[in-house]
Amino acid sequence: MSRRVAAGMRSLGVCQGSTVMLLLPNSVEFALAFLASSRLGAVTTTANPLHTPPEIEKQVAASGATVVVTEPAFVAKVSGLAGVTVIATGDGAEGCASFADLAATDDWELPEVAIDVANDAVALPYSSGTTGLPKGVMLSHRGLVTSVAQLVDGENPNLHFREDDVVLCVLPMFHVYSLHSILLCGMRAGAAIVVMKRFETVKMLQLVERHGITIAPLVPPIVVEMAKSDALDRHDLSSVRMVISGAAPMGKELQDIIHAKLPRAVLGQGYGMTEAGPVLSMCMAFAKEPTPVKSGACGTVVRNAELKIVDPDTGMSLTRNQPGGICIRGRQIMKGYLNNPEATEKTIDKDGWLHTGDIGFVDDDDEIFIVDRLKELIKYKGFQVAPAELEAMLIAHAGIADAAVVPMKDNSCGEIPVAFVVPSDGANIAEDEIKQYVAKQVVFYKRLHKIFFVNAIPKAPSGKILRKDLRAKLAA
Ligand code: 4UV
Repeated sequence: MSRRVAAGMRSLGVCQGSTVMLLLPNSVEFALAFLASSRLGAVTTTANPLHTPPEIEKQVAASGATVVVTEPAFVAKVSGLAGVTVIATGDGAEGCASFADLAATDDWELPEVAIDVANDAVALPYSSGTTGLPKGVMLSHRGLVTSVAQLVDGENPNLHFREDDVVLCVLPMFHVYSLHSILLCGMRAGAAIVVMKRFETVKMLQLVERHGITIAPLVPPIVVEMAKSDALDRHDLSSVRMVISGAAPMGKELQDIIHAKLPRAVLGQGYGMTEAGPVLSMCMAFAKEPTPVKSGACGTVVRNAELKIVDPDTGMSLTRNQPGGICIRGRQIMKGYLNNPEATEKTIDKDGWLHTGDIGFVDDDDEIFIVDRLKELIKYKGFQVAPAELEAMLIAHAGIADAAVVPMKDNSCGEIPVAFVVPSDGANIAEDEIKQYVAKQVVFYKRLHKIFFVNAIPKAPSGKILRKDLRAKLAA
């Protein structure tokens, strides 16, 4: 089917080097369109269909996407974009090419494409990395394939997916965790994938029961919902043999609650970052020949990669059990940020080490523990929120002279974005007004939850916001 869709996309002008945006919720079409685009040597950029039109427009322009694949319900968000061909799934939509027609194309005409696996990008997810605005992360064919192989290939795969496994896909495919570790790893292993469009606890539990789901890759907020739900006891979940948590920290208490509710399942964490290709480490209890792991650890470094912990001030390597900046090196990491060599240089040093901006340590058993985040990034339910994006929006408001956005700890979401705001001279601006002003422009998880009015934003002499001071204020 992906060959047919590729032939159909080719007839719409998609070719090697083109960029295709997938603006889709979880669906079979997502998988087919990704494979089709990759087959043609085109690059796929993924976006959350719930993004607002300005957010989508920015990514279309920055990525150079000429084709957008979306559902009829979201066509209006992209139909006005100049030079963009829209492909609509389902029953199709006026003025759009039909995905169903593409899937019925004869694949005889599919061209042979010579792909430079080390250099040609295949995926272009957006991430703000350690600082600034969201940027296109160029993952090459070789990088992504290496990362998949690091998890599911070899005699003793770290993530032991089997052909008879049934993998739950409730995490959004537009995020690299799901795209890589569910869709690609699942297909590589020949497992079945149950595609769930959006998360709902009871529906998810029903699907587990109905399809005998064996692998459940999740994020901590979903694990929290499961732990709270009494529906858990009303469903037979005995088929589940592996629960993976990633994208945000999962505390020991939560891990223990779920373990008690699903005693037959192995529970552990993976640690990923879009720029790292994406997986840095994976729980060794998921391996074909498992080893014991500790609660709270987020895995052991993937094979054929190097990981080190450095002193954030001096850059010197630290020994075991000493927390510092986590760095990773290997063929799987990103090629760099699209059209942004400065940001690439700040993230990947001249020796090829990618600096994650996470603070952690490696213990005596090679297990990695993340203890803090040096970078600005806020993670709301595992979704990225870039403070710089919200700060730019706030400062553009006439009633606001200066602003800083930082994460505030939250039990169900992990972190929520909150803002410190300096009102302009004489401005009388209310908290709700600011919240509404931002909410109108952004997807739900970037909304501000609290505004703190202050006289000045603490800054270093370089002008850099002292986010640590603001975070400390929130904790106090
Ligand atoms: O760039 P990103 O949104 O990327 C991710 C990817 C997570 C993945 C991917 C594949 C897997 O198999 C998997 O288990 C997880 O989240 O955000 C990167 C940042 O998220 C935080 C950390 O700050 C990263 O730099 N993060 C990711 N995983 C964890 C985490 C974790 N297990 N514990 C704590 N923080």
